[in-house]
Amino acid sequence: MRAVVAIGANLDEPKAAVELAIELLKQATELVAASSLHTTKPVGGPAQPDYVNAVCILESDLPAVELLHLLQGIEKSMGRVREEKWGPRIIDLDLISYGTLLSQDIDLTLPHPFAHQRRFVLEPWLEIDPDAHLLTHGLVAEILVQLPPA
Ligand code: A4P
Ligand code: MG
Repeated sequence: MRAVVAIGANLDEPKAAVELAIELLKQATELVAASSLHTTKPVGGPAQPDYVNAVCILESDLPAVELLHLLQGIEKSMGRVREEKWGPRIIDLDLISYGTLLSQDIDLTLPHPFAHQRRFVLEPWLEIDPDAHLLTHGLVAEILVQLPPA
């Protein structure tokens, strides 16, 4: 199934961190596409440095929970410790969608509950898939038109 993964970082060397996360995803999964790196203003949380964001599309046969664990393993291997909600982080990998799975589980909500509000997810995703759509909210290109400017 096709998975959409959003990557973000805003501590230490965020560009290098996002590039390394993409490389680790490539080694662990079948990477279909990776967006360019986008520098973005922080959304939510405390005052914090700008982010570097990217989105990857990959193919996987793993059960969703195992794919999430794989993403969390990459975070851990890169030195992420659990921090403040929406606070600064060395690396964050979120599963935005996985095939046509719908889930309301707090440990794995699919599609990701905030994806439709976030330019830093939708813009890199649209860059690598002009037909991108969110199961819950429709075409990404149309969602972006409705969002307030960054
Ligand atoms: N979880 C549930 N659903 C999912 C999912 N679809 N993908 C659970 C990933 N995780 C999911 O995540 C907290 C819990 O969410 C996990 O236990 C997991 O089982 P976390 O990564 O440990 O905690 P967090 O990062 O503080 O929360 P979260 O929700 O991932 O933070 P966000 O929402 O990603 O916000 N501004 C810019 N410009 N760019 C950014 O990348 N990122 C954040 C972080 C804030 N502002 C930002 C950016
Ligand atoms: Mg996360």
